[in-house]
Amino acid sequence: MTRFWDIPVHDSTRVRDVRVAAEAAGGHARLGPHRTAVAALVATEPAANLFKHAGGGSIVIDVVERPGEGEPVPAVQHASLDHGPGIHDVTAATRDGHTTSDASLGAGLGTCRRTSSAFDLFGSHRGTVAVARTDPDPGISRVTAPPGPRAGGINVPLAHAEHSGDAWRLARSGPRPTLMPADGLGHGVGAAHASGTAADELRRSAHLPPADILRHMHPALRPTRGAAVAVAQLDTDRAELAFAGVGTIGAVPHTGTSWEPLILHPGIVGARFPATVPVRRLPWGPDNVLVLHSDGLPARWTPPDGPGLPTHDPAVVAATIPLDAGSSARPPRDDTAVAVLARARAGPVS
Ligand SMILES: [Mn+2]
Repeated sequence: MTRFWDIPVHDSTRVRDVRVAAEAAGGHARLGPHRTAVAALVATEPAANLFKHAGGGSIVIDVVERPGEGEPVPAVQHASLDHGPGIHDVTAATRDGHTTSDASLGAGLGTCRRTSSAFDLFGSHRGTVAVARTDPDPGISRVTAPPGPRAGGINVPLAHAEHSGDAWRLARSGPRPTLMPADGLGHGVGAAHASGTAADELRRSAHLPPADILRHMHPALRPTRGAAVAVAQLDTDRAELAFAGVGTIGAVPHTGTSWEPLILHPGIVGARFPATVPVRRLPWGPDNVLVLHSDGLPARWTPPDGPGLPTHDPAVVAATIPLDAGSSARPPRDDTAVAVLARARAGPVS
């Protein structure tokens, strides 16, 4: 069962907690001692920035799968979230040796970019999101990340819990990537077991069309509490997205000029499976973006927006959504997972 660390960072004492969490996550991901040390470094640098420059924020650490063909490779993902003033010149800030009012800011983020497997950040007037992933192979994932659409996500457990009742997963079958969020009923370990079972079953069924994937999951989830599950499958040859879902999951594609929510069928995979599962098909161009989210996100959330945001790492795009939607006046009511299917990146993969 995937372990999570959601660590509020408002003073220097929590940076040590972030390092300890990153080292533990490195153990879960079997990174080995060297890459675990890298994971700890790329987690602590943004953590230090949170209290030095942003007035505090949080670091969310979990183990995700490196995108690519073949057997999934685990990677430690750190997301740094803050509502601070933002880093105005990101390119300069991540260049090694860049100096700001505090010289350690630029040098630190440059180190993160160079040593991690993937590093990206986005700052706006609403705050800053930085995401780093560290996998076991130094330098490998930058060249093996497949071309075409990319997916990523963030999963924030309710009330800093060690487990999330939500899960998201990307599975590939030939030219068809399938992105799935699942929200186990309730929260805590029982919910995590239900959504984690759905994620495991996705790998066994990613060759099937979306409604059949959900039907395949239903018996596997019977021994669990059950989950709301949505499946979005992209056929890159036909430039078409096929979508099906059962239960309460948010699914909002941006096609053309607007964000238009998709309707899911009521029910619970593993408990009350509907007699029919409608499948929605959408033409899918390289500039389209799909946001999938659990109901931990407030009903009225702001679609990702900002100069160039859709071209960023999909995990960064995903993390901006709970950051923008969240405030102390509106604390989340449940675990919050957001997964994003985004356009292909022009230029080198980072
Ligand atoms: Mn839930």
